[in-house]
Amino acid sequence: MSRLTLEAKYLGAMIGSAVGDAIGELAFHYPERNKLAQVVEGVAELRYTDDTAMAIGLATSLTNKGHLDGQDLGETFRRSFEQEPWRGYAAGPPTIFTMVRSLGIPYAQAAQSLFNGSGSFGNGAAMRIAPLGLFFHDSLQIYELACDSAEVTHAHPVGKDGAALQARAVAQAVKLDPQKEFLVDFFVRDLIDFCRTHEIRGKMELLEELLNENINPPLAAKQLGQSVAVQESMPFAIYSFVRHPRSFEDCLDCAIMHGGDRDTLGAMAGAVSGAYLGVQAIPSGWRRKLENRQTIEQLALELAESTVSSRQRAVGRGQRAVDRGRRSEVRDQREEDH
Ligand code: R7I
Ligand code: MG
Repeated sequence: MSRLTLEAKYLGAMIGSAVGDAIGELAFHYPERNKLAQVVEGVAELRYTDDTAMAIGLATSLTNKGHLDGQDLGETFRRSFEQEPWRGYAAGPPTIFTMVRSLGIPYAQAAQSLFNGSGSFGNGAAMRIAPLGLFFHDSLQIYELACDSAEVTHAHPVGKDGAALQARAVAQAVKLDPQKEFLVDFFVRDLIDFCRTHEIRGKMELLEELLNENINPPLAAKQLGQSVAVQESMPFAIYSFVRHPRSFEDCLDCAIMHGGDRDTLGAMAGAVSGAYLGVQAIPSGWRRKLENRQTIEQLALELAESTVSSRQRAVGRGQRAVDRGRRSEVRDQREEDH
């Protein structure tokens, strides 16, 4: 993939997720079915919520460290929350930040203690994961890395599985060429094979059935669910994307305008659609209105730059290994000749 395309796709996922979050939040004020364009027209600025604040945190930690560091990620999230506690966080993450501060325990341990020791299966680990899906889009360890990023706040296996699946969806969308035919069955089957809990797999199999039976979005929304539990919202975000792979606007409209956890449905669907179509598919008027757009764009470009340079390092290592192999073959040959 050309560098330009990679940058356009990274920008698409990061800006797409933030725009989806902000428009979804705004749409809470428009409970009737309105077109998204009308919803956006009424405001001068698109203000994002905790979903994007945490995605910014994950992107910042990944670009600063060059790899996933759970403790640094937790600290980055905590600092961001302390600066802007009004972004609409649910109870879980702030409880964890307080525990880490007052008890001095690691983030993963604090996160595990929530909900009587089972950890959270909220959609908070999935809503923020786009930067990880981008950064590790061609890594074979993306499942484990997604779980490591989730467990800072979401220790429940379903919370982690949902986050890993959302990361996979972003990663696959980055790799696909939007100029070619979108193979919906293939995309969905890959996700079904990827997940590891029966809660998420059951919902993804239901999604496949709903598509095969051409069930309409309002009914699909009811059957898949749209709540803050990740198994109740992430599958409907994926449904919205695969029903409308060619249009960022239609994908978001489907994800947001059927009710439920609108900001997070918008963030998740917008990330996948933007990763697939690239940033130019997001209406320019929406992009212009996005709060803090330059920071988000800068992070997307830094992530793309780090991905390219880590690939070059890997190729360099491979080439050096080949060169070492060649040199030792030549040495062996010389020794045999003498
Ligand atoms: O997952 P989380 O960060 O919340 C994300 C949501 C998004 O909509 C954001 O936009 C923001 O508005 O909040 O926060 P958590 O507190 O970990 O989980 C959210 C909710 O999921 C909890 O308040 C619970 O209602 C529910 N939940 C659980 N309920 C029972 N048992 C999460 N885990 C459990 C559980 O194990
Ligand atoms: Mg939110």
